[in-house]
Amino acid sequence: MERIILHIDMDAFFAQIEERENPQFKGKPIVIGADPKNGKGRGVVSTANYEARKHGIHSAMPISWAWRACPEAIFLPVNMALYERASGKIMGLISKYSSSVEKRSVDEAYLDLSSLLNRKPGKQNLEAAYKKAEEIAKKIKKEILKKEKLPCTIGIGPNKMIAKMATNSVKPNGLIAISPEKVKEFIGPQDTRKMPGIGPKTAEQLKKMGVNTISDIRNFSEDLLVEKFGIMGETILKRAFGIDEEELITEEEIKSIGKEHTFEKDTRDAEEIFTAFEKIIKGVYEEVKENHLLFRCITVICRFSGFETHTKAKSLKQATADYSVLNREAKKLLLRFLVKNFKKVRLVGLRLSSFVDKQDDKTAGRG
Ligand code: TTP
Ligand code: MG
Repeated sequence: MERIILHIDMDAFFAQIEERENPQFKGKPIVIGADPKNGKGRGVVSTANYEARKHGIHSAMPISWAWRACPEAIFLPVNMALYERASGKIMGLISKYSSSVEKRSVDEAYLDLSSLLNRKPGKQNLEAAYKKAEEIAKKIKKEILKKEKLPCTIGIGPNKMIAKMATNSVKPNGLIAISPEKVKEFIGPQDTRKMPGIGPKTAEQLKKMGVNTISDIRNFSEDLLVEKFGIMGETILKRAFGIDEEELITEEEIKSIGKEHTFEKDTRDAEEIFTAFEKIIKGVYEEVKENHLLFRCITVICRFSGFETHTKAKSLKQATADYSVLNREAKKLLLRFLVKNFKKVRLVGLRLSSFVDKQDDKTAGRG
């Protein structure tokens, strides 16, 4: 099945955010990472902007080396909370462009745009779909620049590998689409190290076999590559021809979080009922916190003797992550059951829904 995959990766992500927050640094080399302590610092570079990269500075390099390469650079510590906030906003923004999104890392994602291919096969249809994909990419770049003031690079291709290699080929601030008929000539002349999945060790082994470029790999049989590299040999050969069937790994959206408790014996003991219920409230709240969610809808479930089950729900005016609001409103709902119905209780439960991701919510003042 033909697919169209868009890969997006923010340019010098941590450094660009710092530049945005501190306009006085604009145009200067910026290095994010450990404290260089005048060249005596330990730890590594997280990233450097493209100005600093001109001095040979890059991610994972010892910070002391970076300091020696460019002592006049601006060295800043990692402010992860700030970068995660920007990441959340960007992911929220790009998610509008496809129903299938893989968040690959803090600054990288894949979008499945295969729906642009309508069912008619053929060259013309494919060309039109790639044109549309490029238009979407332009829109995404423009929107991120306008709303987040950050540059990014986008690559489009028939699978994840090609899309990612496309991005890497036009960094920074680039955009490129590699349609299926261009795939082989696009990857062929590139160094084997540029293929996702080939690390320095594999590249070294390949070199010893006389393989320098991706097209060189195509001269070998699958049997020989499997003998040398195990199961990875098969993948390497497929990839050398531009074939990659890896699916996007998407996150299920959480629609509701709930817990319930069944009493060993049906009960009317208020203390027993509320003790169990409080435990449920705490458990549900923990999950909400772990997933960084704000909830709007609180539903309480009560089952009386004889399996008669009732639910009551309350929709809050504003999404919140406030424990005291949850505790108060949930107990109020449960109490309403108990004052109306005098049967014994078999089960109590609580469910939260109508979630908003904390990072997307601009109205959320607290939590
Ligand atoms: P990358 O996307 O690999 O790098 P980048 O965005 O800084 O630069 P570009 O994509 O333009 O080449 O990683 C994203 C962020 O992850 C990066 O800004 C900092 C962090 N990071 C580390 O902390 N350590 C690392 O070794 C790498 C590679 C990245
Ligand atoms: Mg990046």
